[in-house]
Amino acid sequence: MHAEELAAAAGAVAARIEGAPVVGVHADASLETVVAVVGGLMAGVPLVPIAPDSGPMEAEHIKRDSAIDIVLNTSQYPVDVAARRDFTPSRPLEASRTAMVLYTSGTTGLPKGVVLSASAIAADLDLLAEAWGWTPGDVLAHGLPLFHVHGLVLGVIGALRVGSPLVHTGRPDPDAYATSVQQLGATMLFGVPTVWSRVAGSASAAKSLSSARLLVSGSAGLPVPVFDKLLAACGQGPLERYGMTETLITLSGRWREPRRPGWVGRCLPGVASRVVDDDGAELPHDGESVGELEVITPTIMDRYLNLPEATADCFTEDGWFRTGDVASIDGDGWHRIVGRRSVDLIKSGGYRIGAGEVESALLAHPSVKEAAVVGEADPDLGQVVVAYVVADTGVGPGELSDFVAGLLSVHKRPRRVEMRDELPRNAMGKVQKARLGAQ
Ligand code: MLC
Ligand code: AMP
Repeated sequence: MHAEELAAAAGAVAARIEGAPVVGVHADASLETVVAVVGGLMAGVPLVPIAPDSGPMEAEHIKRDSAIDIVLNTSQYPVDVAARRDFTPSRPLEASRTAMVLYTSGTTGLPKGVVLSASAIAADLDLLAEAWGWTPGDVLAHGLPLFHVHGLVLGVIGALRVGSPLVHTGRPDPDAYATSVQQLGATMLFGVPTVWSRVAGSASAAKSLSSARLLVSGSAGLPVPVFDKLLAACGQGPLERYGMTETLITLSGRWREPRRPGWVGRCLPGVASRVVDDDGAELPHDGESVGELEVITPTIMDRYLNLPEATADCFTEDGWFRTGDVASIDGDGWHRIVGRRSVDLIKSGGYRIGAGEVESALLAHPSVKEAAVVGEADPDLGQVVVAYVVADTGVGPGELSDFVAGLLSVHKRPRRVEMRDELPRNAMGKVQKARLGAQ
């Protein structure tokens, strides 16, 4: 679809929803999703993308929490990509307006809505375009989901802001990435580390990417062996960048500068970072000292929706955002992410998954008495969701995994469920997660 056609199709959506306080979008990997999102941005209506496979527990929470009446791209509110309408907003749009509310998992409870302004998104995209030398001459390709920062904000709105054509491959498969370069002229490709690992595992797909200008990796740490394997197979390793739903992308390598595998990059212009110890004291930039990474950035969220206390908790008194990631910074300002402060936030295939949310879903099963969920290292997904469960006899791992997949997004399901007679607990009765795997 050409830009003018997209603007006109989105104009029809914008005319329909203008004035609505908020709209949801059933964000499957389709042109309809793109048209709905652009329509929302044109009308200045906050958008709430909803994962297409989110089960009732998750979807109902999102709709209730963000007070959505309308979900576009559903049978009730279909999006017609063939519609055409000129649209000018009846009032000028303010840069500080809410553009999106993106739901992301915390350590406990249901996902939190991250309120992002149009100005934060625009600022981030402009900084990234500069860092990556991203121009209208590029053709971007990826196959990432359209309900998170990576695939939607960077991968769709980014392409539109820069003016570069976008090829969405449906799913992020190695062969589809190869085709996007070889047949559709993609010059720039986005992927999470699992995608780059799978590409590196296919010699022919990897070789096909050698003519691309830039491969970009993010959403989780890129293992150095994956970088090395791609470098050997196609002559370049991915440029890495780091961010969060709450902060958008804050650290990145620069396209003209040498890559440093294992390091996620330097601050984007206007971003400040520091690592602090448990008492909040700043640690030296020696590349060795590790502490919690904190940032101040023009790309920061406005707040968590309906959660003033959680919002306040993630900022220090002097205004730094606590990322929850453990990192070190070297003398040149490069950052290395070494882990997370909480074991209860899992990154699997680049998806952020809260242990508490999966535990609650398991406990909703009538046979489950106790459940503890952890992320365990995995060569393909980085971490996999593993559940340790105490349950009545007769219920098995497969049924419990499917049960979670039915209540939450499918990617949150435990890939392994271990049945136990009891869970290790401390004197306070709290499950000792570190001892689970050892039993
Ligand atoms: C399997 N399936 C089931 C199922 N088991 N369906 C129902 N019930 C079950 N029990 C189906 C799924 O629906 C899906 O179908 C297929 O099996 C595979 O599902 P999967 O588990 O998702 O596949 P997998 O190979 O594990 O996925 C790997 C992946 C994925 C890399 C493709 O993890 C992914 O897309 N990751 C991207 C995450 C991302 O974009 N994160 C960005 C966050 S923003 P079908 O039909 O769909 O194939 C962020 C900020 C930043 O972090 O820094 O970027
Ligand atoms: P999300 O809210 O899904 O955007 O997840 C944000 C989290 O992803 C961060 O707090 C990090 O833990 C992780 N993350 C994102 N990019 C990187 C990266 N390049 N290296 C390591 N971790 C990353």
